[in-house]
Amino acid sequence: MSISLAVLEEVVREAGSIALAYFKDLKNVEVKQKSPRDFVTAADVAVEDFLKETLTRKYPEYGFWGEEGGQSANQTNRWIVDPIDGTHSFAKGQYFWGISVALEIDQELMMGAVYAPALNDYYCAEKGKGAWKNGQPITVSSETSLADGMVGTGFACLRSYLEDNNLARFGRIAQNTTGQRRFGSAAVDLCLVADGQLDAFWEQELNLYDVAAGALIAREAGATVTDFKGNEGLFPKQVLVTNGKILGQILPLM
Ligand code: 2AM
Ligand code: CA
Repeated sequence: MSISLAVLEEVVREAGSIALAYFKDLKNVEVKQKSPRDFVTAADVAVEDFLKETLTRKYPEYGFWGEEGGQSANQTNRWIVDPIDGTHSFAKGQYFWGISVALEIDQELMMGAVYAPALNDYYCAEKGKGAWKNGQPITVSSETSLADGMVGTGFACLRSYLEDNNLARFGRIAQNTTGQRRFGSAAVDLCLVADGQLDAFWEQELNLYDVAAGALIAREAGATVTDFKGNEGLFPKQVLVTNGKILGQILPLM
């Protein structure tokens, strides 16, 4: 089957329906701890199983890599999947979580989809073609002043064995912006930058499956994707995504 954003959307929306069915019946969903502060539910596993089975059947030429362990042999051209990004929010009945699916070919992100079913928002992008939210083209914000801006971050790094836990950086940046938010799903957060709802977002110690789709969506909407020194590229251990206009102002505070 030839690949297109439309086919991808059909598959990812069906995965979203599976996740939503669990979300509406949370009291019967068991939450397990993989490690301290790292959760998995039956929904994560069911969504990943569905995506792995469906995507590898439709597109046998691409491999698969999912957070919950679904890894196939071909890892050169592959789907990179986080079945539920923001599992803790999901398990608490909050709305900021999403299904994240990216297609990587020869180490380049070609397509990405992030679906936040509880928010009813579907984001997608194709390399060189643009980014969309619910079918409408999106672009980053036009904010030129960090002082007037709205930034987001996350604390996947707030673990006892990590020295840099983001608290000092958050303190510095928070004092130099008007708005700060912490929504709990890096995949969705990157889409909020793409959509101009946030002017910047940063987080540390993430994994590629948390940020691959969102980074392509942000880039295609005009965002800069760098590390904390401003080097261009996607570095999951240090992700800084901005509207481009405030990059120079935020970098010295990183
Ligand atoms: P997850 O829900 O898929 O685990 C929130 O700060 C972000 O951090 C989310 O994208 C979340 O993804 C991720 N996250 C949570 N625990 C993590 C861990 N132990 N290692 C890496 N990323 C984590
Ligand atoms: Ca996850």
